Amino acid sequence: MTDERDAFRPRHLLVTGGAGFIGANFVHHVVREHPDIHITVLDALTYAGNRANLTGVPDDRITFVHGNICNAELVESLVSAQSTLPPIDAIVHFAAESHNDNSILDAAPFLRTNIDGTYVLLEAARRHDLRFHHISTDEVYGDLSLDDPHRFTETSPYKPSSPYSASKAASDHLVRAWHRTYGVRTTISNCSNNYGPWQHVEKFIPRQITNILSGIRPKLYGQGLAVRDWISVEDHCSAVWAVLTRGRIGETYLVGADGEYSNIEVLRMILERMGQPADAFDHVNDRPGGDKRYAIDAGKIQRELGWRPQYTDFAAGLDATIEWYRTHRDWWEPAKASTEEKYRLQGH
Ligand code: NAD
Ligand code: TDX
Repeated sequence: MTDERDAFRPRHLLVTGGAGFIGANFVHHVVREHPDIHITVLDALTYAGNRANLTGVPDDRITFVHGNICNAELVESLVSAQSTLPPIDAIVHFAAESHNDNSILDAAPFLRTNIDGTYVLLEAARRHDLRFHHISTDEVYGDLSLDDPHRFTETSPYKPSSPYSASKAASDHLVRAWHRTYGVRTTISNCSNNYGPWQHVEKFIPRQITNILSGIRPKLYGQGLAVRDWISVEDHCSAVWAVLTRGRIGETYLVGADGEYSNIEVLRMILERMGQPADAFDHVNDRPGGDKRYAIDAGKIQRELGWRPQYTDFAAGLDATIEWYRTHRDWWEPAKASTEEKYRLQGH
C-alpha cells in the first residue's frame, strides 16, 4: 500500500467542471477536509453548471473562473499565473458533457469538450509539469449482460456504446498517451453511477424525485431491467482524493461501492419512500443502444490505497437525496420544465 509519507501534497488545484454535480461536491469535500489548499475552479457554466453549487465555500479558498477548457490561452494564463497564491500544481479534470441522452441528440459538444478540452488541459500539464488526474466513467468498458458473473476491472477492454462514452474513452486514451509519450504525471479513475446533492434533474434519480415533487409521473426506460452500480458522490470524492494524492502515476483505478440495483428496483424504492403507489410511473422509450449493466470490481483501489466507501447504505442515501431535493426546490425548479420538454421530444 502507498505510504502516507510518499503522498503528493497539492497546494493549489485547478478543478475543471467544479460547478457541476461531482466537481462541486469535490470542491466542498476538499475545502472541508484539507484546509491548506486553494482551488481554482474553471467552469463554462453550461446548462449543467451552476455557480450556486459552490455557495458556502469561503472566498479565500476558491477562485472561480467562468471559461471554457477548450480555450488554450485561458488555461495557459491560469497555470502560469504569478500571484500571492502558490502556483497551480495539479489539474483535477471533471469538466465534461456528461449525459448519454444528450449525446444521442447531438454528439458535437461531447467531442469538443470531452476530447479537445482534455487535450488542451494535458498540453498545459505537459508544459508546466503538473500532476493530472482525469475523472472518467465505467461506461468506457461498455456493458455486461444481466447474468454475467464478472465485473469490470482495470484490464477490461474498452468497448464504449454511446457518443458520450466513446468521447470519454477517447479522453482516457489521450491521458494514457500523454503519460507514456511525454511522461505527464497522470492518473485516471473510472467510477460507476453517482447520486447525491446538486445532481442535474436530467439524471435518473433526481428526475424521478423531482417528477414526484412536481406532480409528474416518474418515467422508466423500457422495462427498467438495466442495472447500475450506485455510489454516493461523497465516496467518489474521497476516492478521487486518494488517487490524486497516493495513486501510482500512469495507473487507472476503478471506483465503485457494490451498489448494483435495476432501474425498476431504484424507482420502486423512491416511490415507496415518497408515499406513492408502486405502479405510479410510466414506461417510456428505451435509450437507443442503452447499456444493460455496469458493475465495478474496486479491489485495486482498496488494496493499493486503502480506500473504502463510507456511505454504502443505499436506502439511507436515497432518503437523504430525496430530502435534499425536497428542501432545494429553488435550485432545481428553474431547470425542470425545459428538461422535461427535451425528454418529451425524445419520447422519454
Ligand atoms: P455535470 O454535467 O453535472 O457537470 C459538468 C460540469 O462541467 C458543469 O459544471 C459544466 O458547466 C462544466 N463544463 C462542461 N463543458 C465545459 C467546458 N467546455 N469547459 C468548462 N467547463 C465545462 O457532470 P458530472 O455528473 O458532475 O460529471 C463530472 C465528471 O464525472 C464527468 O467527467 C463525467 O464523465 C464523470 N462521471 C460522472 C458520473 C456520474 O454518475 N455522474 C460517473 C462517473 C464519471
Ligand atoms: O428518466 C429516466 N428513466 C430511466 O429509466 C432516465 C433519465 C434514465 N433512465 C435509465 C437509463 C439508464 O439505464 O436509468 C439509467 C441511468 O440513467 P442516467 O442517469 O442517464 O445515467 P447513465 O446513462 O447510467 O450515466 C451516468 O453514469 C455514468 C452518468 O450520467 C454518466 O455521466 C456517467 O458516466
